[in-house]
Amino acid sequence: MIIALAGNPNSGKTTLFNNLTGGSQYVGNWPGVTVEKKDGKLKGHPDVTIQDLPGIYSLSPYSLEEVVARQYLVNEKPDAIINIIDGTNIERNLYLTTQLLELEIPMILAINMIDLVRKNGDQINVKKLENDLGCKVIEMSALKGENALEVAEAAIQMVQEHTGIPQNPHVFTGSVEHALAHIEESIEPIVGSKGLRWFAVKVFERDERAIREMGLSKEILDHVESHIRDCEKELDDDAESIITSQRYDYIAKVMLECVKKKRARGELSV
Ligand code: BGO
Repeated sequence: MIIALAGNPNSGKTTLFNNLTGGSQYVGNWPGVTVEKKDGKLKGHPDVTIQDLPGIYSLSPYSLEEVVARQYLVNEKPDAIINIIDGTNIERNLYLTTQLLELEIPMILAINMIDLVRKNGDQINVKKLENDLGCKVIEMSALKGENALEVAEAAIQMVQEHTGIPQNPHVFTGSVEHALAHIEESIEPIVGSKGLRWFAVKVFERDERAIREMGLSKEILDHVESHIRDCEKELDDDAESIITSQRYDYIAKVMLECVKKKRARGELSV
């Protein structure tokens, strides 16, 4: 069984990886690129490999690290993903989360640095967050070892019980959903139903690399292009910016519902 660790730089990914794998680590490079690849066996579970992914903010096609991570997730399909996020910086970290959820791979959102969250007096409504995102959420401190193994064990349980596939959260508004539904219908016979939302968003964004790899015909692309253009016209923006800004709007709404900050960012304690 392979469990992939995905998260932003500085989210505590290395700390969690070391905590889960102890001494059993293999370090190399991802094929063809000088990006470090690390994996190791989960302590006490010789049949479970923890695959570390490069620290990334997004699954866009613009950096080597992001391309390596998304190629792995889309093509190799790990059995489960642990998405580690910095609990003191949830808003920024959830941007990657909204993309990972679209892959429809069993996933756990591990809210790290919970020791600091508590120290700051902030509160996270875990149940509400689970409901909003449609995926399991566990609070954790990789540094203190709190709940680290439990996160991995919850991922194993999901794989064994064939559960934990994220239920697509409502990230996009009506006209984008409308275009995505048309795209999904057109591309499903080619890409299949698993991770269909991920592929549809990539087509909507006109992500050339992803479209090339899907091997979509010109007929299909011409057909979906009209829906993308309609949407761009209605929202008066380009497709890629529409997706980005709707992800941020969605995250802002989730933050309002699920996270209570004791102090506003930048405000000093006395
Ligand atoms: C330094 N709680 C707290 N309080 N800190 C944590 C936790 C946690 O649960 N998890 C990780 N950290 P990485 P990426 C550091 O290195 O694992 C800390 O990039 C320092 N270093 O200890 O490296 C962790 O792999 C000097 O902090 O993240 C590390 O994802 C002063 O978060 C940092 C203070 O963790 C990033 C911290 C010389």
